[in-house]
Amino acid sequence: SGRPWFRPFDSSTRSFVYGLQPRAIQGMLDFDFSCGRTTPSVAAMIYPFGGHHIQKFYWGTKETLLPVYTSVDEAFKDNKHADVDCVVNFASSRSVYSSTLDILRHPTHSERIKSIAIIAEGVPERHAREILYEAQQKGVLIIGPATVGGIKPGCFRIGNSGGMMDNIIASKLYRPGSVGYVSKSGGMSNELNNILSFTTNGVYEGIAIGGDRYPGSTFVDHLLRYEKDPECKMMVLLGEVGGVEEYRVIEAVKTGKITKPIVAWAIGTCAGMFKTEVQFGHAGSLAGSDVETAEAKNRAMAAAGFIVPPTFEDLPQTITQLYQSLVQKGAIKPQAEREPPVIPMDYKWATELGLIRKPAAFISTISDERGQELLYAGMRISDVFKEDIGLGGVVSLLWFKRRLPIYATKFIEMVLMLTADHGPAVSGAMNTIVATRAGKDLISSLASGLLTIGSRFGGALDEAASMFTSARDRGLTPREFVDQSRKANKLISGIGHKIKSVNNPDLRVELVKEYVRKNFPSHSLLDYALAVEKVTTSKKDTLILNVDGCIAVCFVDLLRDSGAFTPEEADEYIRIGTLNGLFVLGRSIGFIGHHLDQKRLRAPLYRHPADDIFINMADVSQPRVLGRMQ
Ligand code: Q5B
Repeated sequence: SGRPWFRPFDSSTRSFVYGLQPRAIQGMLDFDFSCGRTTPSVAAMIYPFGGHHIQKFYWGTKETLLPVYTSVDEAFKDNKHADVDCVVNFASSRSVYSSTLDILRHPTHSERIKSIAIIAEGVPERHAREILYEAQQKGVLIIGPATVGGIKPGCFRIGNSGGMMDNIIASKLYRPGSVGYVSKSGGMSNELNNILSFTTNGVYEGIAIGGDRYPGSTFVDHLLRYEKDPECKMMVLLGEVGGVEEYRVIEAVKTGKITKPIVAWAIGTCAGMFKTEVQFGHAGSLAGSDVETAEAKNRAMAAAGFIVPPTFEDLPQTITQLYQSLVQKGAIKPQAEREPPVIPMDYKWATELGLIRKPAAFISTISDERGQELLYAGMRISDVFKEDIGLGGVVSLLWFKRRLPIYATKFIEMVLMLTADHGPAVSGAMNTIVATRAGKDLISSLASGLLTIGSRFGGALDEAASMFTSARDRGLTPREFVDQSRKANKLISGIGHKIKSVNNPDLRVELVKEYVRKNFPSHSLLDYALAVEKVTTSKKDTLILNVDGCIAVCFVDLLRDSGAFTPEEADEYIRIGTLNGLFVLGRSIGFIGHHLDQKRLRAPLYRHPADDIFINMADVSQPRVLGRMQ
């Protein structure tokens, strides 16, 4: 990579991210953008599931694509990401061991990976130690496990280190400062980012080594790097109760390996206030002996020449004093502050904060699933059942956005039941059956049946409603209506049936008439339609008011006279074609039944007998030629 050993990350660091972590990666890319990087710090993702694919991320206000490889091998293959020397491993505690070893042991490309940050809680200590051993053999820096990672301001952010982007901007992490720090905890790193942003010219690099007993790299590893790095002018060590890592730093100071000034504090001094031994949040934060207490560490670090504040609360002041003295000595030359970068805010977040508005592309007014409970026209789904509004009630909510009186919802249910099926011979059922027998699935077969519903079959309700309503509203007598229709060469929708007649009445129609007469406040359009039927059946006994027509006129009576709709609403529901929906909904039940029936019967492919088709090509015995033959 050409970077000196003590500086594993700089503004050209490129990484692979192991695991599917789109939010963390977006955070890394937003950080890069805020730093003014020209290339994203993430080159690709490695994720064994879901196949090789591409994912889209924001790069500032634009978008960029990152490949997702299914294995370490695939990511390394053909050296296509030759600039990658770092891996951020988000694999779970179960797979982090094998995935890290896959990288460390890769037969051809392992030597170019210089650092691996492992962001996984609960990695077995034996695995952590084995990874560490192997990494040491190969000279690879391991950060973690059980860490958020770390941050190199102006250069590189490991995963979610540094928190939300507003935090990163507030802590000025988009540009480098002069202070290198190490801590165990990611949360305390954020606190240090904040403290250093107002007490000094900011963070040069900050690493959270993680709270495990066997971290892949320790305080002293990073402080030795900072010691060697001329850009790092002072150091902060935030240790804690438990373990002996602070003593290794003391040793490095005593032996002259570390000479830069260190402000240090070991957290957990309150442990002494407890009567029993205290295990803090981290696996390693338990004092196994007196020297491992925070008090003892603070005393030892002060004795070794570290600058140790009297309390944690005094830490900012102590850091300020050291920083100011380095500025006075000319060791640190504060740079003019640049304008904080403007990071485009995610649309979702900005909306949540109420900062932006945009016209919606769609409007929906019937249902809402966004809250805790699904709402149908404002009614909670639990109330739909509590109040037992039935299927008719649900239709009234979703189609008409209101509760209808019980006689009306029962009528809707009656219509759905009556129209559910009318045998296998009707066009829709036939189509469903033929499609099913051609091997089609339920939805295709159902759709095939539904597509036959139209002005002749089952879909005459809307036109019947408008024709009868308009005729009656225009004051036409039934005979005038029939005569006008005939003159206009127009069949009356809702009149006529293939097999039902005056002498073979459609009992469904009888049931509807009986219910409506008994329960509806008015049935004036039904009466008008029956008067029309008298005229048409006097010509031909199959010209009865059919099931479509009867349901349609009764529904108009409901719309107009139930009191649940304004006259304008009633007319609008007729005009926008609501009523065919009743037949479509009801008959879907039957079509699905026919599909299942044919499946159960293992019905084979249907081929219509040729002798049942009159084929006559007499008028096309000589093919017609379009245009000139050459
Ligand atoms: N004529 C239904 O025809 C049918 C006339 C008419 C004035 C009329 C026909 C029609 C309007 C559409 C309609 C819904 C195609 C029907 C349904 C659901 C179903 C189905 C099931 C189920 C029947 C013979 C003579 C001719 C015509 C005259 C016919 N209809 N005059 N107004 N409406 N109706 N569709 O029997 O002088 O001899 O030339 O289109 O409401 O689909 O069960 O099957 O649940 O699945 O073949 O119930 O009526 O009669 O066409 O041979 O006509 O009557 O002008 O007069 P047909 P055609 P002329 S319910």
